[in-house]
Amino acid sequence: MTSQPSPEEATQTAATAASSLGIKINEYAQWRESLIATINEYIAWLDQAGPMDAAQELRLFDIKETLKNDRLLLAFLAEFSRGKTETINALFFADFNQRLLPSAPGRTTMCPTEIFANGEPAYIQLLPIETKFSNASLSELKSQPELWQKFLLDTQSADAMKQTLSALIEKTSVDLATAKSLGFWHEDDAAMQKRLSEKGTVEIPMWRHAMINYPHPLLQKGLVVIDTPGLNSMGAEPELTLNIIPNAHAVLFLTAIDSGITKSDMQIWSDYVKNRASHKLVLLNKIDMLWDGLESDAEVSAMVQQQIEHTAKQLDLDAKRIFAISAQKALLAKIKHDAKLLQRSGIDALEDALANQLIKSKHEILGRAIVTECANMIALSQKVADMRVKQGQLQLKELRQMQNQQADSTQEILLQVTTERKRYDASVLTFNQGGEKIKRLSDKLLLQLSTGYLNSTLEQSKQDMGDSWTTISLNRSMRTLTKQAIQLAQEIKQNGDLIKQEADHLYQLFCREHGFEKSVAMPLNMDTFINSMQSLEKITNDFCLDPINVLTEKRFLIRRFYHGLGAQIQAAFEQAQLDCSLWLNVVIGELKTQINEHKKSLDQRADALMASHNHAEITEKNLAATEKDLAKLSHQAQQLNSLLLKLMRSAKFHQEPSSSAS
Ligand SMILES: Nc1nc2c(ncn2[C@@H]2O[C@H](COP(=O)(O)OP(=O)(O)OP(=O)(O)O)[C@@H](O)[C@H]2O)c(=O)[nH]1
Ligand SMILES: [Mg+2]
Repeated sequence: MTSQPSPEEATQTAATAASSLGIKINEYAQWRESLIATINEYIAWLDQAGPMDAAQELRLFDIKETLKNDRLLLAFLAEFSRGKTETINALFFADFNQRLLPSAPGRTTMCPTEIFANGEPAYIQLLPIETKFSNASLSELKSQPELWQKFLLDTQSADAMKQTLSALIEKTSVDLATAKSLGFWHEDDAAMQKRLSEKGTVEIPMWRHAMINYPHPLLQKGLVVIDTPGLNSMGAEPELTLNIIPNAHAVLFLTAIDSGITKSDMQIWSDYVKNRASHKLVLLNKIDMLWDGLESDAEVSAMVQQQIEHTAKQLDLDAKRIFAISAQKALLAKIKHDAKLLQRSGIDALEDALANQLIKSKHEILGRAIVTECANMIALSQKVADMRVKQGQLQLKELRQMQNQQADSTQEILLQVTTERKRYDASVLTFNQGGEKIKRLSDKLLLQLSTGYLNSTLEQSKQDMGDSWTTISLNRSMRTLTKQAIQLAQEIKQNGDLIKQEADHLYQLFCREHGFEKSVAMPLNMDTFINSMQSLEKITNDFCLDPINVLTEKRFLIRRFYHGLGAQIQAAFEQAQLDCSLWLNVVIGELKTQINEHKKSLDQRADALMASHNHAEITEKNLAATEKDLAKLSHQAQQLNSLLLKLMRSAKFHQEPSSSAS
């Protein structure tokens, strides 16, 4: 019997076991926290600098939520029995001192399994395979808890957990037609053929998808691990190709030393990984099979190296992306605390590369977007703060002139401010007219990306498909959809250019007439939307060209793929709508903020002058108050400089191999 640590102990051991993966994920979590802290400081600054703009407040709140809920997605893909689950056990669950997730010879894992931590008590949730008959995509089904079977996991007992988790390998028997319609019949699978002829049924997975919520420290930091079954048990789940793999921050593809690269390994590599995953690593697993004691260490190393190079050639990949490991020995070494075996297993080098890969890709996406957006906001606040300082200095100058000079020059100063105010009112009129024009163009722009517009486009495509669920009609339909979407993006871009033109005129006007800093509106960029649509078109095209899917009897798969595609197109539209709304908010938002500020200071200057006119005592008082304000404003402006510096430092976050992560 193995002694079982309590969950608290397990958590502590895992946290202190400080693998390089653990260290780097912790560093990444700290980076997110420090970014949130900087944003909070900025919010506090905005708060004390004056009433906060509601839209900006909401946006900052959203950014913080994005950072808090950030996920690092790590997906494992390979033919059955290459050691995916064993590697997951070795990487994340060795603290249980046993093999927690079911891993055994032959087909073991039967459905894609997501492992994460959401703060709730540990559980496994399973989606019955029959849900494949409906058109709902996996993302839609995730929001319908009543369709899932949920079992709590007793984290106090590894044996009980192991027992509950064995649901992952459950199978059920169905007739041939059902197996075919669910995408689980494979003509060339000898075992399936044999069973059908002997028992008249086909064994298929009992569950379509599994979700394991488990409070592991790395999962709590936002890591999500996705285990998958081998090729034939995948059952053509469109969500994998359309969503999970392209969005994974690292995809691990496993090959094994004993099997080499078979036809089906190659099929998974080319269908799911090669051009699908943006960030991938390859593992050459089971190297311990070469440690038979008959060869010297040097000979074993040479054999491993040879196999790595051979694999690199077959997969058309840089050999540096291939890591030779023994998942089984890594798990054993961690359980037995055998440092020598652990080192020999190659898991350390893998953890290091994996951490760098995950964090690099994540930081590129999340860091760049958020840091740029916040930096732009702070830069605008800096402009406003500078305007305030400038106006404060002007006011001080005017009051001093008033204090020192004759009554007629006081009149002159007052006249100057009033004239400035009048000129300003005229410009505001132009601004309001321009603003209305921009509003009309914006409404039109957002309407083009609205759910109504999208639904009618998708409805039209569905009608065009009719009942012909063939790859030819699917391909045609997707091509039409992409063409329409690209056309739409171009129209939106043109609309965006008109808005920018209008906004630039207004920026020029206020720069010319009122000394605002020279500025131009940022152009609208629709590249992300176009790229998403084009990559969906590419995935559809590949799906349609795949000989397995060309057969007419695959119409169920085609229909399911089509519906999965709909969900992804919708996601692309929603993202584009959000991006466009954010752009519209800033395109004249910056100018609006500066105009309001200018108005406020003009009023303030006029009021101070009027009150001080002919009242030496009040002038004295106003002077003292303005001097005090000015000191405060200068201090506020300086605070922003240090905030921006802090933010820019976060942008430079790099996961160089950390010296402590050896
Ligand atoms: N010798 C050796 N055996 C291993 C190693 N890794 C995994 N295995 C064994 O290979 C078999 C398959 O491992 P799994 O982890 O179940 O493989 P999988 O890729 O998850 O397979 P499916 O779940 O069926 O898709 C199990 O018996 C493991 O113990 C290894 O590094 N060395
Ligand atoms: Mg498995």
